Amino acid sequence: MVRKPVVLSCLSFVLAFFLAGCGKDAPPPGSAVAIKIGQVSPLTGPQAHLGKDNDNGARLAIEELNAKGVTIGGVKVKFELVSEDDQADPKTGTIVAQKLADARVAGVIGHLNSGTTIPASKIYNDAGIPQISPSATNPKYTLQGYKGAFRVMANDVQQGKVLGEYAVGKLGAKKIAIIDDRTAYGQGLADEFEKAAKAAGAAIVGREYTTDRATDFRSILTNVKARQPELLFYGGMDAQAGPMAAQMKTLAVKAKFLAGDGAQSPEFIKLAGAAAEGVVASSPGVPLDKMPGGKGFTERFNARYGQIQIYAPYAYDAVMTLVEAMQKADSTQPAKYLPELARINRQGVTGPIVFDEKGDLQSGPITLYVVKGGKWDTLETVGGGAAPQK
Ligand code: ABU
Repeated sequence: MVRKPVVLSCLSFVLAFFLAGCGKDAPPPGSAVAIKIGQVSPLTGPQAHLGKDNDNGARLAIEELNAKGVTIGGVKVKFELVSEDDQADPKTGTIVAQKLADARVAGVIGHLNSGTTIPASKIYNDAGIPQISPSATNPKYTLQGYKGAFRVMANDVQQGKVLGEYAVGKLGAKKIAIIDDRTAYGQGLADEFEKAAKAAGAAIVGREYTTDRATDFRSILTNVKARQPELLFYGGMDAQAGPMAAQMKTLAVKAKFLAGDGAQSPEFIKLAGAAAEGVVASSPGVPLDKMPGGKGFTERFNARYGQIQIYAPYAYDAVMTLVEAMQKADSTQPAKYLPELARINRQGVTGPIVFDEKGDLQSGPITLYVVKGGKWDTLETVGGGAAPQK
């Protein structure tokens, strides 16, 4: 009777591999062992609303797990979310990644942006820490050969193809102009879009560049207008896409406006105002109301944190997936639960989560939306559909 708690404390030590030992640093017998999970996104700057959305999605999962109570390796655990702000900046991304590696988090949810996720992934890989990005869609992230790098949404090879084919096949655009923000995401998606649009028979009549900090696009939009495109594709985030759509209207640029997931947010509609009407954007995954757990997630998230922006359900699923792998391995040690993570097969809130050999989702649908009556309305979902194997 007396010895059991001591044994449990020693097990706690093994589980929480960061603990110093079974001496005075060990938790009191019967108490939960703290397991840190990192979360990284831009919590300040123009994308703070999206970063907070990811943070809240991950936080909701942690709160629900702790409320239910999780036991791993015979020891009660309490998950702690360690959130870091990378400001959507690649250099800051590597600094906070090193901070999380030094803190020996058991896993990382993030980062939000491809431009931060890709350089940070080397740090997590070197430290042996598994990482699941809920939102980074640049294909390079999972092409580096890192065993611990995963994402829970389709990538931009898939998204760019769907967008390019939609622009030509469904929107009937033959003359297309492209602007991107020169980030890993914006430029990468624009490149994939350009490839697919050309393959579908369109001519690219202009390609312009901006940054993910810009707010005034009148000069490049004037260049675009002179080329008389039927459609303008933007590779970048809502903080730029919103004002860009508004300025297109002011400058009487008649082209249809099309963008990717970074612009498919309520924030875009707020920023674009009346110019949002008719804008089309894609997003990986199925619409919230079609997600297996979408209704319940939306109710719980709205009650706790308010409106969902884009990626909160994916951040939630990323945490749940990481923890399910720990439970299957009966260990929070990365080396022990990583094999379970690689072969995970579960139904998430967003849909089936089964990874391929690179760490990408086996099933990666893309949905197209249009702004109608001040809201995003579903047009159609393309691809995906692979069911869990179990
Ligand atoms: N997927 C768009 C936003 C995040 C990123 O890939 O940079």
